[in-house]
Amino acid sequence: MQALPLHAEDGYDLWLRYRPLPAADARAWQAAASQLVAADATPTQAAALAELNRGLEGLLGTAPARVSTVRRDGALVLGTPASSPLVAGLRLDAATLGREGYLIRSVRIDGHAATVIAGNDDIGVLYGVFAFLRRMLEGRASTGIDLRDAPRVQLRLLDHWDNLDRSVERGYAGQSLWDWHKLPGHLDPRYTDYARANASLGINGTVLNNVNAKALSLTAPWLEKAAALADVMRPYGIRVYLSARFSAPIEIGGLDTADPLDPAVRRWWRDKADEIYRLIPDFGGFLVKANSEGQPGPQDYGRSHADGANLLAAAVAPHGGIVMWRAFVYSHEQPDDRAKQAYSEFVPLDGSFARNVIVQVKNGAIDFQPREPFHPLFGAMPKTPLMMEFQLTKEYLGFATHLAYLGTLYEETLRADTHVQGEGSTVLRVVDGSLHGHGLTGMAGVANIGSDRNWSGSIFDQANWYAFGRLAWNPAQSARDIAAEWVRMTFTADPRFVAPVVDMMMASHEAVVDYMTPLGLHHLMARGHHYGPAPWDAGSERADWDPVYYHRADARGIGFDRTATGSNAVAQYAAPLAAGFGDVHRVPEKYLLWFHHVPWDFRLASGDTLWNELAHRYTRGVDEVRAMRATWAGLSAHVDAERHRQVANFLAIQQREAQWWRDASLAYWQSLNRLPLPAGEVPPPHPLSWYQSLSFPFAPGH
Ligand code: BDP
Repeated sequence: MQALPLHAEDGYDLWLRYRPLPAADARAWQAAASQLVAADATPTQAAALAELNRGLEGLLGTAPARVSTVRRDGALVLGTPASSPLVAGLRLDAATLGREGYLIRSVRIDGHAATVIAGNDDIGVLYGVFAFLRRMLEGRASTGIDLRDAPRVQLRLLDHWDNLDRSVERGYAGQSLWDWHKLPGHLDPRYTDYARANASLGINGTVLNNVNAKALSLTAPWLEKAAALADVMRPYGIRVYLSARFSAPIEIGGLDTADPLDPAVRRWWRDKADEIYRLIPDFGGFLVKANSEGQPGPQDYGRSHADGANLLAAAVAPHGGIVMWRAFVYSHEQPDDRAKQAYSEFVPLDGSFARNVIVQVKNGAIDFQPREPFHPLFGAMPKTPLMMEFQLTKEYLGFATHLAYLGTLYEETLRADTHVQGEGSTVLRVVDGSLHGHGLTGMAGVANIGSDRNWSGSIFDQANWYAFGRLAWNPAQSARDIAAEWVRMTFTADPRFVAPVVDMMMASHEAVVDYMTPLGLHHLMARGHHYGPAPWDAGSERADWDPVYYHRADARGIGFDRTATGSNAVAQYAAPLAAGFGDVHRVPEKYLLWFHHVPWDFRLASGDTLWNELAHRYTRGVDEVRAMRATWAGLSAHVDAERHRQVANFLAIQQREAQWWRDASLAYWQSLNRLPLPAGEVPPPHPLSWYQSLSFPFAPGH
């Protein structure tokens, strides 16, 4: 019998849902964890102890007795060799764990069975506590434990696109979590829960404000607010970072230039950094979006991205800070294929960035589309550390309501082979630094978190936060394993629930690709808010903001020719890959229309024409959502009514919108190619003009 919760569940607890374990599991763990030896002298030790008590109390009904020596079986021993004589006495092989790694092991102490959770530093112990609780939540064995783990990536960050007025750019989960107006005086307890959730995944940094930054956030009152948040995050191993506006020296510094080579500008940034570090001694550094989509930057003064990055890097270097300089650039004046621009601008700068600069690169060369080939910058700048930027918030994937598990998207990108140093030169090895021997490594996720009770706008969107964090810790983990972990922790470890839900999650991203942008299509969403289909959109102030720029469809064919006969973007990939992508018969079908313009009657591997296959894919996507709904409907016995209902409602919305994407897209393509739908395909219920007439003036996130 599943115990019923006292109050309805709203998803607030995330995957840290410490509800009573099934009785047999509870008895076993009770025997293994009835006493606790742990220090609480530092804030991080106190956090570890509090979390463990909270978890055990929830899962087992009682917190363990705090003891100082092990006199009977069933003790948990927490600590570092320095903080705990018991841990030191075990002579654990902790050398390879680094500062953040941990080990959990079943041991004997003075003849008694015990479990040790140890690290070289308090933060390792805290991570170990979360791993221990995960083990319990997942319904695993309480004995014979021998676990060790350490992160493979150094900077594991969330980027909040949060504005100072609490709106969130591309946010679909309510307002910003940061209640700036009440800071620093009032610290919402949610900040601590945010820190706990992140620490449970090993996320160790948070960029508080939008990359489209206001200089105001670097003024004294706002720095005090940031410092208050940093104080909350610190015990959880999380450093605070800020997005910096390049023109801040003018806007808040009274200078008449922000030229990175100007001595007064350099002094201003040094002084600003000193001021920040006085308030936030462990401040992580700056994230910068410059000369991109209208943001100011070094090019305004004829200087390069490296000049700009090195300016800020010099300011934070004395304090151990870093600069994350974004490669998401494409210029107003540049007529070249937008997919090529970041590579063209950044590759020549390889080797000219300061040692504490890391270039932050989106997973694909356009912009977080439902599917993109990996960004050609990965592997192409061997002398520069590059970090991955994924988007968790589903700006291009149906906003909060569409169920799209992104673990598979992240995995697909990380495992892609750049071939820059022969086979096996995966994006993952660029990101973890092993390909080119970089120590500074990182992965950032554009957060999907807001003030909604369920944090992420939907229960299943929590899985994307979870998957991002787990992959940032170890990018080699499998998306399927991570999904299974999340399902067990968030709902139940019952395999009758876990198996179908994991299958559903694993197929979900592909379903969205199918009903939105099949076969390599991209950037077909409506302008501005990006909600819904608008493949017909044209005539905005920039050609490369329009869907027609990307699909290039007409009566004869469809797709963006990025081969040598077109923009030649393929040439930015390593030779063997470029040859494959550039060959219309060898390119993976999922990228066909990304790299090629082909006639509507082009024959695919299936033997079918492109047009017919396109129609089938759209329909397949809608069908998959219908199947997800049916699966979910059949699982109500395993989930509390409140969460079950919300997911069911959202799936219904998703099905309706998937159908809309299919119908609107097919109606538009048919208006160009005048081809009949393949046999068995249901025609769109409305004329094209109906789909074109829809408007959504208050769509969120914009
Ligand atoms: C685009 C978003 C825009 C962001 C931009 C960025 O539509 O809101 O500012 O990315 O990453 O996808 O800077």
